[in-house]
Amino acid sequence: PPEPDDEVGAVTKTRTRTQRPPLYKVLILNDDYTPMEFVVHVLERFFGLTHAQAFELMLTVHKKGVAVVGVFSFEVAETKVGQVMDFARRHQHPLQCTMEKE
Ligand code: TYC
Repeated sequence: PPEPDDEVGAVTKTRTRTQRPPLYKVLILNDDYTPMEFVVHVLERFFGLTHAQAFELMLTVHKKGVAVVGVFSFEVAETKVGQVMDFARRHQHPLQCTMEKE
């Protein structure tokens, strides 16, 4: 588009970088009370992990305190956190799931 200083008829190109949506890590936190099998079930049910993947990730959280379960758009991350928190509360387990910008 012509800018104030452009000569009449001058052509200006504006390079615009493609905007990618920000991504959010979904994290699962260890606690002393949630049964291991429940965490494995949550990881299979809401994150599409196989039983073996879910078991391995659960053990990582159990040993290290926290792990990234997946990386998603804001809306998908928010939905997954809500689903996990609801499911844990309904079963009266203190399991915590949070999200943070990558
Ligand atoms: N630490 C729990 C136990 O010993 C198991 C557990 C694993 C809980 C992962 C939460 O995100 C978690 N029963």
